[in-house]
Amino acid sequence: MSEHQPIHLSDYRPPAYLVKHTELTFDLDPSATRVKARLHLQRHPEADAGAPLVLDGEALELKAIAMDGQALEADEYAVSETELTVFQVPESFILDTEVEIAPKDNTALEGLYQSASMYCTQCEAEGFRRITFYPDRPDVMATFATTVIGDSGSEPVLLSNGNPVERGELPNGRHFATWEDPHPKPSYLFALVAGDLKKVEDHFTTMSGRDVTLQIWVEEENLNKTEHAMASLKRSMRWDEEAYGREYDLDLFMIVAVNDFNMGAMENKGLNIFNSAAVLTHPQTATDATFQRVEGIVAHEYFHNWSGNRVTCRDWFQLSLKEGFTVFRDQSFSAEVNSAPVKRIEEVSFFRTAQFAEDAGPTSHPVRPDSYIEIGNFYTLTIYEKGAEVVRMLSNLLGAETFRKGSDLYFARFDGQAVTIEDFVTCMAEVSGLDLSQFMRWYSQAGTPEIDANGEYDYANATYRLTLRQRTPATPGQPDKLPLHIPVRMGLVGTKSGRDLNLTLDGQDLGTDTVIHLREEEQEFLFTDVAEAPVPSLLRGFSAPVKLFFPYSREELAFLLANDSDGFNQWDAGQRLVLLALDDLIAAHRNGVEKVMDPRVVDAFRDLLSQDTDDQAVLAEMLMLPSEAYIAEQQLLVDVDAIHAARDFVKQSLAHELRDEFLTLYQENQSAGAYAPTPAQIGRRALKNVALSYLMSIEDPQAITAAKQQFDADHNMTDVRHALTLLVHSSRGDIADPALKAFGTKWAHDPLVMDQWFTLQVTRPQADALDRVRYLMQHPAFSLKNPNKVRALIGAFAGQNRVNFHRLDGEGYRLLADVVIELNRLNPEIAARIITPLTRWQRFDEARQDLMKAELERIRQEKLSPNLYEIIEKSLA
Ligand code: B3K
Ligand code: ZN
Repeated sequence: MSEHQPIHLSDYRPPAYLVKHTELTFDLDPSATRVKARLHLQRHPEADAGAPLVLDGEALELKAIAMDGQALEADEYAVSETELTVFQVPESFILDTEVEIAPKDNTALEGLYQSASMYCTQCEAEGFRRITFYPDRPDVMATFATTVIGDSGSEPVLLSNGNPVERGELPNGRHFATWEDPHPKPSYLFALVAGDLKKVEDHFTTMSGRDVTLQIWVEEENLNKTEHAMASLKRSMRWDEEAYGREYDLDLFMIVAVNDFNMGAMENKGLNIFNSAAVLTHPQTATDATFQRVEGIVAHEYFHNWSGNRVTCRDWFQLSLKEGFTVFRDQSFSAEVNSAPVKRIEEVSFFRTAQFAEDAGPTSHPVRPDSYIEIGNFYTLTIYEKGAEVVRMLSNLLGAETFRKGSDLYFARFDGQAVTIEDFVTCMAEVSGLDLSQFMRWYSQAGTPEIDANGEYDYANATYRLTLRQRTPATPGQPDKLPLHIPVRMGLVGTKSGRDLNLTLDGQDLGTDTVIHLREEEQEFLFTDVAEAPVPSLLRGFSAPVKLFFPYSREELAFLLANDSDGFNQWDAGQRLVLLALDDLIAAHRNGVEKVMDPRVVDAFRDLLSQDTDDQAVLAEMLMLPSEAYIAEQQLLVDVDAIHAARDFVKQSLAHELRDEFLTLYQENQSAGAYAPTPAQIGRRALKNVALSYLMSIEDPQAITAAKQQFDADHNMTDVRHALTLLVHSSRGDIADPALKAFGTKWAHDPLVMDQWFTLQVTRPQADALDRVRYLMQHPAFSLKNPNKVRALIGAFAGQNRVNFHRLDGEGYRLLADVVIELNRLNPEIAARIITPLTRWQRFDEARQDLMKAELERIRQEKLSPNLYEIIEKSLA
């Protein structure tokens, strides 16, 4: 039997002992930090009187232990690799422990670790057990008082959750600060930061008139990169009051930026810790996409204060309770403060590429998994993004107003508690009177449901018969699936009028846009009084996270692209049209016959380019071709080379045919004046840069000059990075190489810009990309210990440079496996993430399958962390 055993949801039991209050004292030292913990413990009312106290603890050196002031004898307790057991305890008591830990050796970045010279923590999901012995589970909620002792010189700033209550000097150049958090919280929300940090400060007045101090703590050189995050924070705080009635509940809210961080950010109570990449922005160093990402993540972490912190998860199987809901909340916020249709297009196009792939792969799991070996592996697109889509469906089913009633009820009823997904859905059912029992299957069934739709117009009777058939493919451990409750938003677009027709179903007038409910395996919908032959517009706004198939002709798709009143479906029709053309070209490439461009695609694009639009960002999205990854998602057997060639061919054909239009677009969408991350400016830049991409695909001389000028103008990072990427991805090394060098020298001091410099080089399609990866891994700015660097270089290569990663000599796979093996020792969480592309071997031809599996087998020979063990075993099962 393996040492790594799964944990099952069905085995959940309440904790035997609760912690009422936790007092912590940290005496910081890189290799010997002392942590004293005083836990005020109480037996759970339902627990056995004789139950021993079992606390979690990993990599801790126990120095002292006492109960109610009395040191314990060696035979009164036991310490294992993962637990501390005290055999006999009273109903209510105080336990004191003291442990030693070594933050500087903590390369896993879980628990207390050092990032450069500063100390910081990451406790979700199970990092707190690397700090002290504790019931490290979310259903144990305690108030905390934390004293941090550090060096006055190197750690002038000492932070923890809640309110600062005391600080003072100590002998030997040491000082201390004490913090109290009055809100009971699980250990995963604990945070500590210490270092030489500087702050920017602002204020927010809450809806009840309380003043909240807002602080962003950064290294001194980053003080000029905090403005956007601060503005985003204030917008988020206001939005949560207005949209959800949620007010902030402490007098102080802090954000800290750290360079070494496994994820984007962490919602610790009152002290959010952020990956510097997810908080720092400046027009010269961050792109529009980063500005928007920062806004979204700041909002996400802030929103967790209610959806996650005040009401938390009973156990980690319920992770999507806080994550899915909070992603839905941050998506709604971003849609409101930016261009809503563009946000939806971006969300869905990412979702259909990455979450669909996850759900079709070996690690496919439900939004609420039944079991896991390592919870760290479950911070996935399914838990987050599919979880958000499920909440979105609920919100659409109930309507905005009733959904708000449901969320009010949820927050009121469960404030200060650790609850389950049922608790959430029950509130929604109660306020709406809806029966959501079938809907609950969304939480327990993995896999992407597929809908086969067919339609038939009957001229004589003026009826339209829509047939929907659903199935969910088998996923690991779930061979049989039940029908889901799927809301399908739709309209019928008249082919003569180009307008949405009125919808009458069972004698009921439903207007021109409605939601039909698919609950059976197969269901028929007969629309009456349909005045003209329609083209159906189905799954508007991506109303459910499913794949919808309808046998559209290319003419019908071009028609929807031009006429659909739903912006999302308009965009989707364009994508479908291009995908059909790509299918032909992929086949042509495989069969070695000449590729011919479908004129209908050219015409559709010409129409798009000739229209006057006031939403440049939407037009930019419409003009973007599906990514290679999304095209691959559509294929049973992925042929990376054919996909790459076919997509290039479409791009180049469009560039040749519509050269003048693209050139005009490029010229007309220049923005003079100062950079601002406003939706309008972002839209113009996106449109201009899409046009430049097309023109650069044929290396049009005017485009090359324009790209070079755009780079030299050095106006903002969005434009500079885009121009440099296009040059580096072209054959014009004579221009690209000096530009790349100049950029690398100019920004050598800025790790976040260097990340971009790495990424744009290793995503180059040319055959030397892999050599560049190996070369850049030796670059002084690269380090395997820094997750951002690993993602920027290795992650970008394996995830975005498909032709080179999947080289037939297997060198791409070997490189990734080498990195994974090293990371298995350094940072198991990152190792288990970065390996993803290798786990998708089933989709490729036999030669590649063998090569990929061989690398997985090679990794399997190592002494694996639970993280990698779980992923590898599932992948090779
Ligand atoms: N809740 C954190 C997740 C961190 C988990 C890392 N193992 C980030 C977020 O979703 O806001
Ligand atoms: Zn979250």
